[in-house]
Amino acid sequence: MTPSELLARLRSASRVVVFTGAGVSAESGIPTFRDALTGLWSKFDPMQLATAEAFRRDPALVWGWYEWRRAKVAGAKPNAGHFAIAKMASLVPLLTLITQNVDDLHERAGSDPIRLHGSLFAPRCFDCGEGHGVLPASPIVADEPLEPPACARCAGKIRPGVVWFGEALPGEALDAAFDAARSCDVLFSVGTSSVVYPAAEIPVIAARSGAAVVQVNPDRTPLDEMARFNLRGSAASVLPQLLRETWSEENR
Ligand code: BJW
Ligand code: ZN
Repeated sequence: MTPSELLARLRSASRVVVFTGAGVSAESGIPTFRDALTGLWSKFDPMQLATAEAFRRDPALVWGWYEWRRAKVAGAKPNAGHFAIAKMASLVPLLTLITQNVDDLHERAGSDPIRLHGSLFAPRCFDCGEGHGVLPASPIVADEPLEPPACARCAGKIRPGVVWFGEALPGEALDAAFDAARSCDVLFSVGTSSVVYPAAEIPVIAARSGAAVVQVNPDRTPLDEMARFNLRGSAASVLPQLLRETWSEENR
């Protein structure tokens, strides 16, 4: 049951922010960043693979991991959590979706998120930054290292178009996300461990600006203390139920 104070806040909210992490895609079969991996990848820590140093040291290992993940995403479908977020955008005056995810499941559910950590589908040259065009839509990738393609301009190695540890987030996206957080009435933090900065500041900014912060997560996170509401459960079950309870006519 959604707390009645949250139902009232949502019904009267003008600006809502939804901030998502890997947990929103978990029920689509995409492993979260901190989940144990399978096969070859179980030997590696994602925290160690998601760096420029790792790519310099072993580009085939890192490119192979990202192609394996891209294949998983290409074979997955958005789940009820992604669809509930897209639906919520039609029920409130203004909804801003901010995602840390590099998959495209929000887009495929009908949303247009602000992307903080890039995309699996926008590779570019590690050396000169040139974009690499569109990758095949349905990669068939073995569970093994894979040499990255070469840049057409400088013959450098093509890297995934994501933001690795130690790299700056795209400035415009981060500014837009911080602005939305400062001016919203309600912020949902969905399926994120709230430990990776600067993204983890977003709910904190919203709370300090007077918004009600609602966390949707089966587990505890460092945001628990600051969140006004902690809805313990999975995104694909909590969000559709929240929508039904908030906006179905018989409940009004
Ligand atoms: C469910 C669920 C279900 C499961 N339903 N929920 C301040 C303090 C300390 C450190 C720093 C700081 N500022 C910067 C740093 C350093 C660093 C950092 O934050 N380190 C921390 C680990 C300590 N940050 C950076 O390096 C950033 N860059 C930077 O600061 O640059 C400075 C600079 C400025 C100017 C010039 C140059 C440099 C960059 C951070 C980039 C993060 N990139 C990654 C990889 C992207 C590509 C890829 O995917 O491979 O982004 S790391 C990884 O973490 C990925 C994610 O987007 C991000 C967040 O993870 P997320 O989404 O929270 O996933 P999980 O797995 O952690 O959690 C899943 C959650 O879901 C769990 O809570 C589950 O319970 C839950 N869940 N099932 C709902 N069904
Ligand atoms: Zn190049």
